[in-house]
Amino acid sequence: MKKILVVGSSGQIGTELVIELRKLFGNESVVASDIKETNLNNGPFEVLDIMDNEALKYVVSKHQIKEIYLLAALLSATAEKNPDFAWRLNMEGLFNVLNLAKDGVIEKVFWPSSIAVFGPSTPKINTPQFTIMEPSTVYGISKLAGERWCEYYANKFGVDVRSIRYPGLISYTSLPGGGTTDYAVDIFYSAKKGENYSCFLKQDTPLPMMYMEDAIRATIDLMESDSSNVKIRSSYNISGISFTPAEIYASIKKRKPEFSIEYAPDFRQQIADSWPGSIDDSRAREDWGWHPKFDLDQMVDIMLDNVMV
Ligand code: NAD
Ligand code: AKB
Repeated sequence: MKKILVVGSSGQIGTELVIELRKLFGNESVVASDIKETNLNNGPFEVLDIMDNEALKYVVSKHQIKEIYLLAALLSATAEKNPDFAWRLNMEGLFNVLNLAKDGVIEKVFWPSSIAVFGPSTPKINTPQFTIMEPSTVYGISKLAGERWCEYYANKFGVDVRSIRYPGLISYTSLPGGGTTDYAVDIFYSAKKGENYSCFLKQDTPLPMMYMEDAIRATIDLMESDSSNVKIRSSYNISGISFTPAEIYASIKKRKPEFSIEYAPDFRQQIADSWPGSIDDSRAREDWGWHPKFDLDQMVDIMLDNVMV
Protein backbone atom coordinates (compact mmCIF):
# COMPACT_ATOMS: atom_id res chain seq x y z
CA MET A 1 0.00 0.00 0.00
CA LYS A 2 1.40 3.43 -0.96
CA LYS A 3 2.23 5.83 1.88
CA ILE A 4 0.98 9.42 1.60
CA LEU A 5 2.10 12.57 3.45
CA VAL A 6 -0.24 15.56 3.75
CA VAL A 7 1.67 18.74 4.65
CA GLY A 8 -0.51 21.48 6.17
CA SER A 9 -3.08 18.90 7.30
CA SER A 10 -4.58 21.01 10.11
CA GLY A 11 -5.97 23.64 7.73
CA GLN A 12 -9.29 24.07 5.93
CA ILE A 13 -8.53 21.61 3.11
CA GLY A 14 -6.13 19.29 4.94
CA THR A 15 -8.62 18.39 7.67
CA GLU A 16 -11.08 17.05 5.10
CA LEU A 17 -8.54 15.66 2.65
CA VAL A 18 -6.89 13.48 5.31
CA ILE A 19 -10.27 12.03 6.30
CA GLU A 20 -11.06 11.08 2.68
CA LEU A 21 -7.58 9.73 1.91
CA ARG A 22 -7.70 7.59 5.07
CA LYS A 23 -11.11 6.20 4.04
CA LEU A 24 -9.64 5.23 0.67
CA PHE A 25 -6.15 4.02 1.57
CA GLY A 26 -6.35 3.15 5.29
CA ASN A 27 -5.56 5.22 8.39
CA GLU A 28 -1.95 4.07 8.75
CA SER A 29 -1.15 4.85 5.08
CA VAL A 30 -1.87 8.56 5.40
CA VAL A 31 0.51 10.62 7.54
CA ALA A 32 -0.87 14.03 8.53
CA SER A 33 1.64 16.83 9.26
CA ASP A 34 1.53 20.48 10.19
CA ILE A 35 3.29 23.07 12.32
CA LYS A 36 0.19 23.10 14.50
CA GLU A 37 -1.51 20.19 16.25
CA THR A 38 -4.38 18.36 14.63
CA ASN A 39 -7.70 16.97 15.78
CA LEU A 40 -7.31 14.10 13.29
CA ASN A 41 -6.49 11.39 15.79
CA ASN A 42 -7.21 8.27 13.76
CA GLY A 43 -3.78 7.94 12.13
CA PRO A 44 -0.14 9.05 12.24
CA PHE A 45 0.67 12.75 12.74
CA GLU A 46 4.04 14.52 12.58
CA VAL A 47 4.84 18.09 13.62
CA LEU A 48 6.65 19.31 10.50
CA ASP A 49 7.72 22.72 9.21
CA ILE A 50 7.84 22.37 5.42
CA MET A 51 10.60 24.99 5.28
CA ASP A 52 12.86 22.63 7.23
CA ASN A 53 14.15 20.43 4.41
CA GLU A 54 16.05 18.04 6.69
CA ALA A 55 12.96 17.48 8.84
CA LEU A 56 10.91 16.83 5.69
CA LYS A 57 13.46 14.26 4.47
CA TYR A 58 13.43 12.60 7.89
CA VAL A 59 9.61 12.25 7.95
CA VAL A 60 9.53 10.98 4.34
CA SER A 61 12.18 8.38 5.09
CA LYS A 62 10.70 7.37 8.47
CA HIS A 63 7.29 6.61 6.91
CA GLN A 64 8.57 5.53 3.46
CA ILE A 65 6.37 8.17 1.85
CA LYS A 66 5.71 7.91 -1.90
CA GLU A 67 3.15 10.73 -2.42
CA ILE A 68 2.96 14.23 -0.96
CA TYR A 69 -0.01 16.60 -0.89
CA LEU A 70 1.55 20.00 -0.12
CA LEU A 71 -1.06 22.33 1.38
CA ALA A 72 1.04 24.61 3.61
CA ALA A 73 0.88 28.21 2.37
CA LEU A 74 -0.13 31.74 3.34
CA LEU A 75 -3.39 32.70 1.60
CA SER A 76 -4.20 35.95 -0.18
CA ALA A 77 -5.24 38.31 2.62
CA THR A 78 -2.61 37.11 5.12
CA ALA A 79 0.10 37.15 2.46
CA GLU A 80 -0.54 40.84 1.71
CA LYS A 81 0.29 41.59 5.36
CA ASN A 82 3.54 39.62 5.31
CA PRO A 83 4.79 39.52 1.69
CA ASP A 84 8.41 38.42 2.35
CA PHE A 85 7.42 35.50 4.50
CA ALA A 86 4.54 34.51 2.20
CA TRP A 87 6.88 34.34 -0.78
CA ARG A 88 9.42 32.26 1.18
CA LEU A 89 6.89 29.82 2.61
CA ASN A 90 4.94 29.38 -0.63
CA MET A 91 8.07 28.85 -2.77
CA GLU A 92 10.53 27.07 -0.43
CA GLY A 93 7.96 24.49 0.59
CA LEU A 94 7.28 23.70 -3.06
CA PHE A 95 10.97 23.40 -3.97
CA ASN A 96 11.64 21.09 -1.03
CA VAL A 97 8.91 18.74 -2.23
CA LEU A 98 9.65 18.98 -5.97
CA ASN A 99 13.32 18.21 -5.33
CA LEU A 100 12.39 15.03 -3.43
CA ALA A 101 10.43 13.94 -6.51
CA LYS A 102 13.26 14.96 -8.86
CA ASP A 103 15.66 12.81 -6.80
CA GLY A 104 13.30 9.82 -7.09
CA VAL A 105 12.57 9.69 -3.35
CA ILE A 106 8.83 10.25 -3.88
CA GLU A 107 6.74 9.35 -6.93
CA LYS A 108 3.88 11.85 -7.06
CA VAL A 109 3.11 15.37 -5.83
CA PHE A 110 -0.11 17.35 -5.43
CA TRP A 111 0.31 21.09 -5.07
CA PRO A 112 -2.68 23.46 -5.15
CA SER A 113 -2.73 26.63 -7.18
CA SER A 114 -5.55 29.18 -7.06
CA ILE A 115 -7.74 31.46 -9.13
CA ALA A 116 -5.37 34.10 -7.66
CA VAL A 117 -2.97 33.39 -10.55
CA PHE A 118 -5.25 35.59 -12.65
CA GLY A 119 -5.11 39.38 -12.48
CA PRO A 120 -6.89 42.55 -13.56
CA SER A 121 -5.95 42.07 -17.24
CA THR A 122 -7.36 38.51 -17.40
CA PRO A 123 -10.78 38.03 -19.09
CA LYS A 124 -13.18 37.92 -16.14
CA ILE A 125 -16.03 35.78 -17.41
CA ASN A 126 -15.41 32.08 -18.12
CA THR A 127 -11.70 32.69 -17.69
CA PRO A 128 -9.93 30.26 -20.06
CA GLN A 129 -7.34 27.67 -19.05
CA PHE A 130 -4.67 29.50 -21.05
CA THR A 131 -4.95 33.29 -20.94
CA ILE A 132 -3.31 36.50 -19.75
CA MET A 133 -1.92 35.99 -16.24
CA GLU A 134 -0.68 39.12 -14.49
CA PRO A 135 -1.57 38.63 -10.81
CA SER A 136 -1.38 41.71 -8.60
CA THR A 137 -1.13 40.01 -5.18
CA VAL A 138 1.87 38.42 -3.47
CA TYR A 139 -0.15 35.24 -3.13
CA GLY A 140 -1.07 35.20 -6.84
CA ILE A 141 2.52 35.87 -7.87
CA SER A 142 3.72 32.96 -5.71
CA LYS A 143 1.06 30.65 -7.15
CA LEU A 144 1.85 31.61 -10.75
CA ALA A 145 5.58 31.10 -10.13
CA GLY A 146 4.75 27.76 -8.49
CA GLU A 147 2.78 26.68 -11.55
CA ARG A 148 5.67 27.50 -13.83
CA TRP A 149 8.07 25.54 -11.62
CA CYS A 150 5.71 22.52 -11.51
CA GLU A 151 5.54 22.44 -15.31
CA TYR A 152 9.33 22.90 -15.53
CA TYR A 153 10.02 19.98 -13.15
CA ALA A 154 7.53 17.82 -15.08
CA ASN A 155 9.08 18.64 -18.47
CA LYS A 156 12.76 18.67 -17.51
CA PHE A 157 12.93 15.97 -14.85
CA GLY A 158 9.80 13.87 -15.47
CA VAL A 159 8.34 14.76 -12.07
CA ASP A 160 4.74 13.56 -11.71
CA VAL A 161 3.26 16.74 -10.25
CA ARG A 162 -0.46 17.51 -10.46
CA SER A 163 -2.28 20.70 -9.60
CA ILE A 164 -5.66 22.40 -9.49
CA ARG A 165 -6.46 26.13 -9.43
CA TYR A 166 -8.94 25.97 -6.57
CA PRO A 167 -11.63 28.64 -6.38
CA GLY A 168 -12.75 29.87 -2.92
CA LEU A 169 -13.60 26.78 -0.87
CA ILE A 170 -16.60 26.56 1.42
CA SER A 171 -16.73 24.10 4.31
CA TYR A 172 -17.90 23.76 7.91
CA THR A 173 -15.33 21.37 9.49
CA SER A 174 -12.44 23.82 9.77
CA LEU A 175 -12.30 27.61 9.47
CA PRO A 176 -10.64 29.16 6.40
CA GLY A 177 -7.08 30.41 6.82
CA GLY A 178 -6.98 34.08 5.77
CA GLY A 179 -8.22 34.39 2.20
CA THR A 180 -10.34 36.87 0.26
CA THR A 181 -13.11 34.32 -0.31
CA ASP A 182 -13.45 33.64 3.47
CA TYR A 183 -16.57 35.84 3.64
CA ALA A 184 -18.53 32.99 2.00
CA VAL A 185 -17.79 30.83 5.06
CA ASP A 186 -17.94 33.57 7.74
CA ILE A 187 -21.44 34.54 6.61
CA PHE A 188 -22.86 31.19 7.79
CA TYR A 189 -21.58 31.68 11.34
CA SER A 190 -23.43 35.02 11.60
CA ALA A 191 -26.55 33.53 10.01
CA LYS A 192 -26.47 30.58 12.42
CA LYS A 193 -25.94 32.86 15.47
CA GLY A 194 -28.82 35.10 14.37
CA GLU A 195 -26.43 38.07 14.02
CA ASN A 196 -26.16 40.75 11.33
CA TYR A 197 -23.25 39.98 8.94
CA SER A 198 -20.79 42.71 8.01
CA CYS A 199 -19.36 41.67 4.64
CA PHE A 200 -15.85 42.84 3.69
CA LEU A 201 -16.68 42.74 -0.04
CA LYS A 202 -19.22 44.80 -2.02
CA GLN A 203 -22.54 43.15 -2.74
CA ASP A 204 -21.99 42.83 -6.50
CA THR A 205 -18.54 41.17 -6.46
CA PRO A 206 -18.75 37.81 -8.30
CA LEU A 207 -16.14 35.19 -7.40
CA PRO A 208 -15.63 31.53 -8.31
CA MET A 209 -16.38 29.28 -5.31
CA MET A 210 -16.81 25.56 -4.59
CA TYR A 211 -18.23 23.36 -1.86
CA MET A 212 -15.39 21.42 -0.19
CA GLU A 213 -16.72 17.96 -1.05
CA ASP A 214 -16.39 18.80 -4.75
CA ALA A 215 -12.84 20.11 -4.23
CA ILE A 216 -11.72 16.99 -2.33
CA ARG A 217 -13.22 14.74 -5.01
CA ALA A 218 -11.47 16.76 -7.75
CA THR A 219 -8.15 16.50 -5.91
CA ILE A 220 -8.29 12.75 -5.39
CA ASP A 221 -9.68 12.11 -8.90
CA LEU A 222 -6.81 14.06 -10.43
CA MET A 223 -4.23 12.26 -8.29
CA GLU A 224 -5.69 8.85 -9.09
CA SER A 225 -6.02 9.52 -12.85
CA ASP A 226 -3.76 7.68 -15.21
CA SER A 227 -0.70 9.84 -15.79
CA SER A 228 -1.40 9.96 -19.54
CA ASN A 229 -4.68 11.82 -18.82
CA VAL A 230 -2.89 14.59 -16.93
CA LYS A 231 -1.89 16.66 -19.91
CA ILE A 232 -1.53 19.98 -18.09
CA ARG A 233 1.32 20.04 -15.58
CA SER A 234 1.06 23.71 -14.56
CA SER A 235 -2.44 23.62 -13.01
CA TYR A 236 -6.02 22.87 -14.07
CA ASN A 237 -8.90 25.35 -13.94
CA ILE A 238 -11.89 23.84 -12.14
CA SER A 239 -15.24 25.52 -11.64
CA GLY A 240 -18.02 25.02 -9.09
CA ILE A 241 -20.42 27.84 -8.22
CA SER A 242 -19.95 31.53 -9.03
CA PHE A 243 -21.89 34.05 -6.95
CA THR A 244 -21.80 37.54 -5.42
CA PRO A 245 -22.25 38.37 -1.72
CA ALA A 246 -25.79 39.54 -2.56
CA GLU A 247 -26.58 36.18 -4.19
CA ILE A 248 -25.34 34.03 -1.30
CA TYR A 249 -27.18 36.34 1.12
CA ALA A 250 -30.41 35.87 -0.87
CA SER A 251 -29.97 32.09 -0.79
CA ILE A 252 -29.42 32.07 3.00
CA LYS A 253 -32.35 34.43 3.51
CA LYS A 254 -34.69 31.88 1.89
CA ARG A 255 -33.96 29.64 4.90
CA LYS A 256 -33.39 32.42 7.47
CA PRO A 257 -35.79 35.27 6.58
CA GLU A 258 -34.66 37.40 9.55
CA PHE A 259 -30.98 37.35 8.48
CA SER A 260 -29.49 40.78 7.68
CA ILE A 261 -26.29 41.95 6.01
CA GLU A 262 -24.32 45.17 5.59
CA TYR A 263 -21.41 45.82 3.25
CA ALA A 264 -18.16 47.33 4.57
CA PRO A 265 -15.50 46.66 1.91
CA ASP A 266 -11.87 46.65 3.11
CA PHE A 267 -8.47 45.94 1.48
CA ARG A 268 -9.74 42.56 0.30
CA GLN A 269 -12.11 44.28 -2.17
CA GLN A 270 -9.14 45.23 -4.35
CA ILE A 271 -7.94 41.63 -4.35
CA ALA A 272 -11.40 40.32 -5.25
CA ASP A 273 -11.70 42.92 -8.04
CA SER A 274 -8.51 41.56 -9.60
CA TRP A 275 -9.83 37.97 -9.78
CA PRO A 276 -12.19 36.32 -12.29
CA GLY A 277 -15.92 36.06 -11.73
CA SER A 278 -16.26 32.62 -13.33
CA ILE A 279 -13.94 29.93 -14.71
CA ASP A 280 -13.90 27.75 -17.83
CA ASP A 281 -12.95 24.24 -16.71
CA SER A 282 -13.43 22.40 -20.01
CA ARG A 283 -9.86 21.00 -20.03
CA ALA A 284 -10.30 19.35 -16.62
CA ARG A 285 -13.61 17.88 -17.83
CA GLU A 286 -12.03 16.55 -21.03
CA ASP A 287 -8.74 15.28 -19.59
CA TRP A 288 -9.77 13.55 -16.36
CA GLY A 289 -13.58 13.71 -16.23
CA TRP A 290 -14.10 16.55 -13.74
CA HIS A 291 -17.63 17.71 -13.03
CA PRO A 292 -19.00 19.58 -9.98
CA LYS A 293 -21.99 18.27 -8.02
CA PHE A 294 -23.08 21.11 -5.73
CA ASP A 295 -25.01 24.26 -6.66
CA LEU A 296 -25.51 27.36 -4.51
CA ASP A 297 -28.75 26.32 -2.77
CA GLN A 298 -27.49 22.79 -2.03
CA MET A 299 -24.29 24.19 -0.54
CA VAL A 300 -26.23 26.74 1.56
CA ASP A 301 -28.52 24.01 2.93
CA ILE A 302 -25.56 21.84 3.95
CA MET A 303 -23.71 24.76 5.55
CA LEU A 304 -26.74 25.95 7.54
CA ASP A 305 -27.37 22.41 8.76
CA ASN A 306 -23.79 21.75 9.81
CA VAL A 307 -22.00 24.94 10.90
CA MET A 308 -21.46 24.69 14.68
CA VAL A 309 -21.76 27.94 16.65
P1 NAD B 1 -5.12 26.92 5.62
O1 NAD B 1 -4.48 28.22 5.94
O2 NAD B 1 -6.46 26.62 6.18
O3 NAD B 1 -4.16 25.72 6.04
C1 NAD B 1 -2.78 25.76 5.81
C2 NAD B 1 -2.13 24.87 6.85
O4 NAD B 1 -0.72 24.94 6.63
C3 NAD B 1 -2.36 25.37 8.29
O5 NAD B 1 -2.86 24.33 9.09
C4 NAD B 1 -1.00 25.83 8.75
O6 NAD B 1 -0.75 25.58 10.14
C5 NAD B 1 -0.09 24.98 7.88
N1 NAD B 1 1.24 25.57 7.74
C6 NAD B 1 1.56 26.88 7.66
N2 NAD B 1 2.90 27.01 7.57
C7 NAD B 1 3.41 25.78 7.59
C8 NAD B 1 4.72 25.27 7.53
N3 NAD B 1 5.78 26.08 7.47
N4 NAD B 1 4.89 23.93 7.55
C9 NAD B 1 3.83 23.09 7.65
N5 NAD B 1 2.56 23.51 7.73
C10 NAD B 1 2.36 24.84 7.70
O7 NAD B 1 -5.12 26.77 4.04
P2 NAD B 1 -6.09 25.89 3.14
O8 NAD B 1 -7.29 26.70 2.84
O9 NAD B 1 -6.25 24.55 3.70
O10 NAD B 1 -5.23 25.87 1.79
C11 NAD B 1 -4.35 24.82 1.49
C12 NAD B 1 -3.72 25.11 0.14
O11 NAD B 1 -4.75 25.26 -0.85
C13 NAD B 1 -2.89 26.40 0.07
O12 NAD B 1 -1.80 26.19 -0.78
C14 NAD B 1 -3.83 27.39 -0.56
O13 NAD B 1 -3.13 28.39 -1.25
C15 NAD B 1 -4.59 26.51 -1.50
N6 NAD B 1 -5.90 27.09 -1.85
C16 NAD B 1 -6.88 27.17 -0.91
C17 NAD B 1 -8.11 27.73 -1.25
C18 NAD B 1 -9.24 27.85 -0.25
O14 NAD B 1 -10.25 28.49 -0.56
N7 NAD B 1 -9.12 27.25 0.95
C19 NAD B 1 -8.32 28.20 -2.55
C20 NAD B 1 -7.28 28.14 -3.46
C21 NAD B 1 -6.08 27.55 -3.11
C1 AKB C 1 -8.04 33.08 -0.98
O1 AKB C 1 -9.07 33.76 -0.96
O2 AKB C 1 -6.89 33.52 -0.79
C2 AKB C 1 -8.18 31.62 -1.32
C3 AKB C 1 -7.97 31.40 -2.77
C4 AKB C 1 -9.07 31.63 -3.71
O3 AKB C 1 -6.88 31.07 -3.17
N1 AKB C 1 -9.45 31.16 -0.87
